Amino acid sequence: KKSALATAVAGLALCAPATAGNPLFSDIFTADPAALVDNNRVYLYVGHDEAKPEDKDYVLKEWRVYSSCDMKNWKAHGAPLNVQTFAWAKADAWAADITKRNGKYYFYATVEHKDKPGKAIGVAVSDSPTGPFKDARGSAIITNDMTKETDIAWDDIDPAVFTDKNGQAYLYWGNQVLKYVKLKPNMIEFEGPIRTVAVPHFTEASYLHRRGNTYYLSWSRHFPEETVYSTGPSATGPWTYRGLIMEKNANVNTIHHAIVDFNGKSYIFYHNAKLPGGAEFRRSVAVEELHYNADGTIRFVPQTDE
Ligand code: FUB
Repeated sequence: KKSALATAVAGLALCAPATAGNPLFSDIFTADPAALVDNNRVYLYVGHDEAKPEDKDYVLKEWRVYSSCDMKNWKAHGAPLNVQTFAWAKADAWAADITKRNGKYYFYATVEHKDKPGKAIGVAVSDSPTGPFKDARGSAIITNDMTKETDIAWDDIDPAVFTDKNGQAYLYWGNQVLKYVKLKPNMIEFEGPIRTVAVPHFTEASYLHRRGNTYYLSWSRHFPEETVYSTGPSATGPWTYRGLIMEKNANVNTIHHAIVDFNGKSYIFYHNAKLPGGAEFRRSVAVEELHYNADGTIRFVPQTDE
Protein backbone atom coordinates (compact mmCIF):
# COMPACT_ATOMS: atom_id res chain seq x y z
CA LYS A 1 0.00 0.00 0.00
CA LYS A 2 1.37 3.45 -0.96
CA SER A 3 2.05 6.05 1.74
CA ALA A 4 0.04 9.30 1.63
CA LEU A 5 3.20 11.11 0.51
CA ALA A 6 3.87 8.64 -2.31
CA THR A 7 0.26 9.01 -3.49
CA ALA A 8 0.54 12.81 -3.42
CA VAL A 9 3.82 12.76 -5.38
CA ALA A 10 2.34 10.36 -7.93
CA GLY A 11 -0.61 12.76 -8.33
CA LEU A 12 1.66 15.74 -8.96
CA ALA A 13 3.80 13.82 -11.43
CA LEU A 14 0.76 13.34 -13.68
CA CYS A 15 0.41 17.12 -14.19
CA ALA A 16 0.83 17.92 -17.89
CA PRO A 17 0.24 21.11 -19.92
CA ALA A 18 -3.35 22.28 -20.28
CA THR A 19 -5.20 21.18 -23.43
CA ALA A 20 -8.84 20.39 -22.81
CA GLY A 21 -12.04 22.46 -22.80
CA ASN A 22 -15.78 21.91 -22.37
CA PRO A 23 -17.30 19.38 -22.60
CA LEU A 24 -14.59 17.65 -20.61
CA PHE A 25 -14.84 14.27 -22.32
CA SER A 26 -15.50 13.78 -26.01
CA ASP A 27 -15.18 9.99 -26.45
CA ILE A 28 -18.34 9.09 -24.52
CA PHE A 29 -21.47 10.82 -23.24
CA THR A 30 -21.30 11.61 -19.52
CA ALA A 31 -23.71 12.97 -16.91
CA ASP A 32 -24.37 13.70 -13.24
CA PRO A 33 -20.89 14.76 -12.06
CA ALA A 34 -19.77 14.06 -8.49
CA ALA A 35 -16.40 15.47 -7.43
CA LEU A 36 -13.87 14.80 -4.71
CA VAL A 37 -10.60 16.61 -3.97
CA ASP A 38 -7.98 14.27 -2.54
CA ASN A 39 -4.16 14.33 -2.46
CA ASN A 40 -3.76 17.25 -4.87
CA ARG A 41 -6.13 15.78 -7.42
CA VAL A 42 -9.76 16.26 -8.34
CA TYR A 43 -11.61 13.00 -8.86
CA LEU A 44 -14.68 13.16 -11.03
CA TYR A 45 -17.36 10.44 -11.05
CA VAL A 46 -19.84 10.54 -13.91
CA GLY A 47 -22.67 8.41 -15.19
CA HIS A 48 -21.97 6.95 -18.64
CA ASP A 49 -24.90 7.85 -20.93
CA GLU A 50 -25.09 4.93 -23.37
CA ALA A 51 -28.44 5.77 -24.99
CA LYS A 52 -28.55 5.59 -28.79
CA PRO A 53 -30.00 8.57 -30.69
CA GLU A 54 -33.35 6.73 -31.04
CA ASP A 55 -33.62 5.74 -27.35
CA LYS A 56 -36.39 7.36 -25.35
CA ASP A 57 -34.93 6.87 -21.89
CA TYR A 58 -31.64 6.82 -20.00
CA VAL A 59 -29.24 3.94 -20.56
CA LEU A 60 -26.85 4.19 -17.60
CA LYS A 61 -25.06 1.04 -16.44
CA GLU A 62 -21.81 2.27 -14.92
CA TRP A 63 -19.97 5.22 -13.41
CA ARG A 64 -16.72 6.34 -15.01
CA VAL A 65 -13.95 7.91 -12.92
CA TYR A 66 -11.50 10.58 -14.08
CA SER A 67 -8.92 12.62 -12.23
CA SER A 68 -6.93 15.77 -12.84
CA CYS A 69 -4.25 17.82 -11.14
CA ASP A 70 -4.97 21.00 -13.11
CA MET A 71 -8.69 20.86 -14.05
CA LYS A 72 -7.71 20.68 -17.70
CA ASN A 73 -5.99 17.37 -18.33
CA TRP A 74 -8.06 14.38 -17.26
CA LYS A 75 -6.78 10.88 -16.66
CA ALA A 76 -9.35 8.10 -17.20
CA HIS A 77 -9.61 5.45 -14.49
CA GLY A 78 -12.21 3.26 -16.18
CA ALA A 79 -15.48 2.19 -14.60
CA PRO A 80 -14.77 0.88 -11.09
CA LEU A 81 -18.46 1.14 -10.17
CA ASN A 82 -21.51 -0.19 -11.97
CA VAL A 83 -25.02 -1.48 -11.27
CA GLN A 84 -23.59 -4.92 -10.37
CA THR A 85 -21.60 -3.33 -7.52
CA PHE A 86 -24.95 -3.62 -5.71
CA ALA A 87 -26.25 -7.23 -5.90
CA TRP A 88 -29.75 -6.01 -4.96
CA ALA A 89 -29.89 -3.55 -7.89
CA LYS A 90 -31.05 -4.31 -11.39
CA ALA A 91 -30.44 -1.17 -13.50
CA ASP A 92 -29.92 2.56 -13.77
CA ALA A 93 -26.59 3.96 -12.61
CA TRP A 94 -28.12 7.37 -11.94
CA ALA A 95 -26.58 10.24 -10.00
CA ALA A 96 -24.09 9.65 -7.17
CA ASP A 97 -21.86 11.48 -4.71
CA ILE A 98 -18.67 10.58 -2.89
CA THR A 99 -16.81 11.51 0.28
CA LYS A 100 -13.72 10.42 2.21
CA ARG A 101 -13.94 9.35 5.83
CA ASN A 102 -11.21 7.76 7.97
CA GLY A 103 -9.13 6.93 4.90
CA LYS A 104 -12.02 5.24 3.08
CA TYR A 105 -14.03 6.49 0.12
CA TYR A 106 -17.83 6.20 0.36
CA PHE A 107 -19.78 6.38 -2.88
CA TYR A 108 -23.56 6.92 -2.57
CA ALA A 109 -25.42 6.00 -5.73
CA THR A 110 -28.89 5.88 -7.21
CA VAL A 111 -29.94 2.55 -8.78
CA GLU A 112 -33.16 0.70 -9.60
CA HIS A 113 -33.93 -1.88 -6.90
CA LYS A 114 -34.59 -5.50 -7.89
CA ASP A 115 -37.24 -6.25 -5.28
CA LYS A 116 -38.48 -2.89 -4.00
CA PRO A 117 -40.36 -0.29 -6.00
CA GLY A 118 -38.43 2.23 -8.04
CA LYS A 119 -35.13 3.82 -7.28
CA ALA A 120 -33.01 3.20 -4.18
CA ILE A 121 -29.71 4.49 -2.88
CA GLY A 122 -26.73 2.25 -2.18
CA VAL A 123 -23.34 2.97 -0.66
CA ALA A 124 -20.10 1.44 -1.90
CA VAL A 125 -16.71 1.72 -0.18
CA SER A 126 -13.10 1.57 -1.28
CA ASP A 127 -9.60 2.18 0.08
CA SER A 128 -8.82 4.25 -3.02
CA PRO A 129 -10.75 6.96 -4.93
CA THR A 130 -10.38 4.86 -8.07
CA GLY A 131 -11.55 1.59 -6.53
CA PRO A 132 -12.03 -1.30 -6.36
CA PHE A 133 -15.34 -0.51 -4.67
CA LYS A 134 -17.61 -2.99 -2.91
CA ASP A 135 -21.12 -2.67 -1.49
CA ALA A 136 -20.62 -1.30 2.04
CA ARG A 137 -23.89 -2.65 3.47
CA GLY A 138 -25.11 -5.46 1.25
CA SER A 139 -28.46 -3.68 1.11
CA ALA A 140 -29.79 -0.29 0.08
CA ILE A 141 -29.39 2.54 2.58
CA ILE A 142 -32.55 4.18 1.24
CA THR A 143 -35.49 2.44 -0.42
CA ASN A 144 -38.80 3.64 -1.72
CA ASP A 145 -41.80 2.04 -0.03
CA MET A 146 -44.37 3.84 -2.23
CA THR A 147 -46.73 4.01 0.74
CA LYS A 148 -47.72 7.64 0.38
CA GLU A 149 -50.13 8.71 -2.35
CA THR A 150 -47.61 11.32 -3.45
CA ASP A 151 -44.71 8.83 -3.76
CA ILE A 152 -43.22 8.45 -7.20
CA ALA A 153 -40.89 5.66 -8.32
CA TRP A 154 -37.94 8.04 -8.67
CA ASP A 155 -38.29 10.16 -5.55
CA ASP A 156 -35.35 8.52 -3.77
CA ILE A 157 -32.55 9.62 -6.10
CA ASP A 158 -29.55 11.92 -6.29
CA PRO A 159 -27.67 11.46 -3.00
CA ALA A 160 -25.46 14.34 -1.81
CA VAL A 161 -23.16 13.59 1.10
CA PHE A 162 -21.72 16.32 3.31
CA THR A 163 -19.53 16.15 6.42
CA ASP A 164 -19.65 19.09 8.80
CA LYS A 165 -16.75 20.63 10.78
CA ASN A 166 -17.68 18.56 13.84
CA GLY A 167 -17.58 15.31 11.86
CA GLN A 168 -21.36 14.93 11.59
CA ALA A 169 -22.20 13.61 8.12
CA TYR A 170 -25.49 14.22 6.33
CA LEU A 171 -27.10 12.62 3.33
CA TYR A 172 -29.43 14.80 1.27
CA TRP A 173 -31.45 13.37 -1.61
CA GLY A 174 -34.80 13.41 -3.37
CA ASN A 175 -36.92 14.35 -6.34
CA GLN A 176 -39.79 16.84 -5.90
CA VAL A 177 -39.38 16.49 -2.13
CA LEU A 178 -35.93 17.20 -0.65
CA LYS A 179 -35.00 14.96 2.28
CA TYR A 180 -32.01 14.54 4.54
CA VAL A 181 -30.80 12.29 7.31
CA LYS A 182 -27.80 12.35 9.66
CA LEU A 183 -25.35 9.50 9.12
CA LYS A 184 -23.55 7.59 11.87
CA PRO A 185 -19.73 7.86 11.82
CA ASN A 186 -19.67 4.48 10.03
CA MET A 187 -21.31 6.35 7.09
CA ILE A 188 -23.63 3.45 6.29
CA GLU A 189 -26.41 3.83 8.87
CA PHE A 190 -28.85 6.59 9.82
CA GLU A 191 -28.45 8.59 13.00
CA GLY A 192 -31.99 9.77 13.66
CA PRO A 193 -35.05 10.33 11.49
CA ILE A 194 -35.41 11.34 7.86
CA ARG A 195 -36.54 14.97 7.57
CA THR A 196 -37.81 17.00 4.66
CA VAL A 197 -36.64 20.48 3.64
CA ALA A 198 -38.84 23.09 2.01
CA VAL A 199 -36.93 24.90 -0.74
CA PRO A 200 -38.67 26.63 -3.66
CA HIS A 201 -39.39 24.61 -6.80
CA PHE A 202 -37.21 21.65 -5.87
CA THR A 203 -36.83 19.17 -8.72
CA GLU A 204 -33.71 17.11 -7.85
CA ALA A 205 -29.90 17.13 -7.64
CA SER A 206 -29.40 18.77 -4.25
CA TYR A 207 -25.84 19.64 -3.26
CA LEU A 208 -24.50 20.90 0.06
CA HIS A 209 -21.20 22.68 0.61
CA ARG A 210 -19.70 25.05 3.16
CA ARG A 211 -17.55 28.15 2.80
CA GLY A 212 -16.36 29.58 6.10
CA ASN A 213 -19.40 29.70 8.35
CA THR A 214 -21.91 29.75 5.50
CA TYR A 215 -23.63 26.61 4.24
CA TYR A 216 -24.79 26.50 0.64
CA LEU A 217 -27.66 24.26 -0.40
CA SER A 218 -28.02 24.19 -4.17
CA TRP A 219 -30.42 22.21 -6.36
CA SER A 220 -32.03 21.86 -9.77
CA ARG A 221 -35.38 23.64 -9.99
CA HIS A 222 -38.14 23.48 -12.62
CA PHE A 223 -37.90 21.30 -15.73
CA PRO A 224 -35.95 22.15 -17.88
CA GLU A 225 -33.75 22.55 -14.88
CA GLU A 226 -31.73 25.50 -13.72
CA THR A 227 -29.34 25.56 -10.77
CA VAL A 228 -30.33 27.70 -7.79
CA TYR A 229 -29.24 27.98 -4.17
CA SER A 230 -29.98 29.03 -0.63
CA THR A 231 -27.61 29.80 2.21
CA GLY A 232 -27.90 29.05 5.89
CA PRO A 233 -25.99 29.09 9.18
CA SER A 234 -25.88 25.29 9.55
CA ALA A 235 -25.96 22.08 7.50
CA THR A 236 -29.69 21.92 8.10
CA GLY A 237 -30.56 25.58 7.59
CA PRO A 238 -32.68 27.57 8.14
CA TRP A 239 -32.30 28.31 4.44
CA THR A 240 -32.57 31.71 2.77
CA TYR A 241 -33.16 31.58 -0.97
CA ARG A 242 -30.41 33.44 -2.90
CA GLY A 243 -31.06 32.90 -6.59
CA LEU A 244 -29.79 31.51 -9.84
CA ILE A 245 -26.33 29.95 -10.34
CA MET A 246 -26.76 28.54 -13.83
CA GLU A 247 -29.54 28.81 -16.38
CA LYS A 248 -31.21 25.91 -18.17
CA ASN A 249 -29.65 23.98 -21.02
CA ALA A 250 -30.77 24.37 -24.62
CA ASN A 251 -31.27 20.71 -25.61
CA VAL A 252 -31.52 18.73 -22.37
CA ASN A 253 -33.85 19.10 -19.40
CA THR A 254 -31.38 18.15 -16.65
CA ILE A 255 -28.23 19.96 -15.45
CA HIS A 256 -27.04 18.05 -12.33
CA HIS A 257 -24.11 19.86 -10.64
CA ALA A 258 -21.36 19.55 -8.00
CA ILE A 259 -19.29 22.33 -6.42
CA VAL A 260 -15.70 21.95 -5.13
CA ASP A 261 -12.68 24.06 -4.22
CA PHE A 262 -9.36 23.09 -5.72
CA ASN A 263 -5.98 24.89 -5.70
CA GLY A 264 -7.50 28.12 -4.39
CA LYS A 265 -10.37 28.32 -6.88
CA SER A 266 -13.99 27.17 -6.79
CA TYR A 267 -15.57 25.15 -9.56
CA ILE A 268 -19.01 23.97 -10.59
CA PHE A 269 -19.29 20.75 -12.57
CA TYR A 270 -22.57 20.22 -14.45
CA HIS A 271 -23.84 18.58 -17.60
CA ASN A 272 -25.31 19.89 -20.82
CA ALA A 273 -25.66 18.14 -24.16
CA LYS A 274 -23.22 20.16 -26.23
CA LEU A 275 -21.10 17.24 -27.43
CA PRO A 276 -21.96 16.58 -31.11
CA GLY A 277 -24.85 14.09 -31.16
CA GLY A 278 -25.89 15.21 -27.70
CA ALA A 279 -29.53 14.99 -26.56
CA GLU A 280 -31.76 14.38 -23.54
CA PHE A 281 -30.17 10.99 -22.79
CA ARG A 282 -26.77 11.75 -24.35
CA ARG A 283 -25.27 14.38 -22.09
CA SER A 284 -21.79 15.74 -21.51
CA VAL A 285 -20.10 16.95 -18.34
CA ALA A 286 -18.50 20.40 -18.26
CA VAL A 287 -16.93 22.66 -15.65
CA GLU A 288 -16.82 26.40 -14.94
CA GLU A 289 -15.05 28.48 -12.37
CA LEU A 290 -17.45 29.68 -9.69
CA HIS A 291 -17.01 33.08 -8.02
CA TYR A 292 -18.32 34.42 -4.74
CA ASN A 293 -19.17 38.06 -4.14
CA ALA A 294 -17.76 39.86 -1.09
CA ASP A 295 -21.05 39.23 0.74
CA GLY A 296 -20.75 35.47 0.17
CA THR A 297 -23.38 35.22 -2.54
CA ILE A 298 -22.54 33.19 -5.64
CA ARG A 299 -22.20 35.01 -8.96
CA PHE A 300 -24.29 33.74 -11.86
CA VAL A 301 -22.19 31.26 -13.87
CA PRO A 302 -22.42 31.43 -17.66
CA GLN A 303 -21.67 28.20 -19.51
CA THR A 304 -18.55 28.35 -21.68
CA ASP A 305 -16.86 26.11 -24.24
CA GLU A 306 -13.42 26.72 -22.73
O1 FUB B 1 -29.04 10.72 -14.92
C1 FUB B 1 -30.29 10.31 -14.41
C2 FUB B 1 -30.94 11.42 -13.63
O2 FUB B 1 -31.07 12.59 -14.45
C3 FUB B 1 -30.19 11.93 -12.42
O3 FUB B 1 -30.28 11.09 -11.30
C4 FUB B 1 -30.79 13.29 -12.25
O4 FUB B 1 -30.07 14.15 -11.42
C5 FUB B 1 -30.85 13.76 -13.68
O5 FUB B 1 -29.63 14.32 -14.09
